[in-house]
Amino acid sequence: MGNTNNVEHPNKYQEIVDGLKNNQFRKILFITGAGISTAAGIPDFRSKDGCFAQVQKKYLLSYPEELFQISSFKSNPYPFYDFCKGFNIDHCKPTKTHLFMGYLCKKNIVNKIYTQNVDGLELKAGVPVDKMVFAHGKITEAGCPICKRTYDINILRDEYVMKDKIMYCTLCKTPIKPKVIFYGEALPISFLWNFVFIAGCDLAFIMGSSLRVYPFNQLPNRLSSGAWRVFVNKETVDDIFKFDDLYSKDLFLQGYTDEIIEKLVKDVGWEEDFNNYCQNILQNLK
Ligand code: CNA
Repeated sequence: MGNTNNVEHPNKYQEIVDGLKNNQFRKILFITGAGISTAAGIPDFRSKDGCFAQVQKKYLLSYPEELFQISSFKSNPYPFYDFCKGFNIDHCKPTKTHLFMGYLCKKNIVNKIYTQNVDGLELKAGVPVDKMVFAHGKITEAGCPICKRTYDINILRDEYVMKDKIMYCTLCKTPIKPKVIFYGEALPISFLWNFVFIAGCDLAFIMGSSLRVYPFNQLPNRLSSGAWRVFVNKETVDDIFKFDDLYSKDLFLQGYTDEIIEKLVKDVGWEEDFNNYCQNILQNLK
């Protein structure tokens, strides 16, 4: 996306730009997936170079999702523990897209951020925790998938995962894992509670997701008919979700989320202020 002329629907794009410029949007919703964190060095699942391309062969799985299936994990936790060894995200920094979310929170115009991501980069970008719905859990906490007892994530990583040992729950003897939601596990109750914040939103950014995971992929349908839905992604997801270009308030911006966000910020006239925000946040992370 070089300039507005390259946007497929320049009039719609301009409406979003003008709406942000004129403070017309006061209740913004974000619905995000792994694609917003790839620029931070965290691979997604389904891109060509994503996790799924590697894990199936490496762990001799019938299908890649098997690695994250709760029944498979309980009967054999070794493949997932081995996968975790290479998934250290402590050093990862928030991307421009995460920082944009933090910036809009500071402007007090964000209703909620629903994410499938487990990396917590939103919090590093200055998003207040009460704005977040971590629909698929967080990698920064550990617990028993059965009795829900909490364990120390550092002990799980340093004393067990890194030493090829399995950590078992002291109460129910189930293997312990980071508190990320596996296929076959229930989503956190906050997923449902926060529906109330979706219906009233006037603008939603749906970013970096293949929208293949149910029920998360149903969230865009919960918006009221008067709300804008701006889908930002590297590729179309037409086979699974139809963003209706003919519907006046759907807009698909194809490309890298960071590039599109940077252009949007510039077009709205927030560039300098946004850059200062980013600088402050990133400085404090050092
Ligand atoms: P996915 O199915 O891997 O889809 C990612 C989508 O993002 C694809 O359509 C890509 O084309 C697109 N994409 C990748 N990079 C970019 C980019 N820079 N700009 C724009 N688009 C991009 O991932 P979903 O989130 O849709 O699937 C849900 C899974 C992935 C959830 O259960 C997550 O827990 C899980 N996941 C999370 C992380 C993380 O926390 N960072 C990493 C890997 C997987």
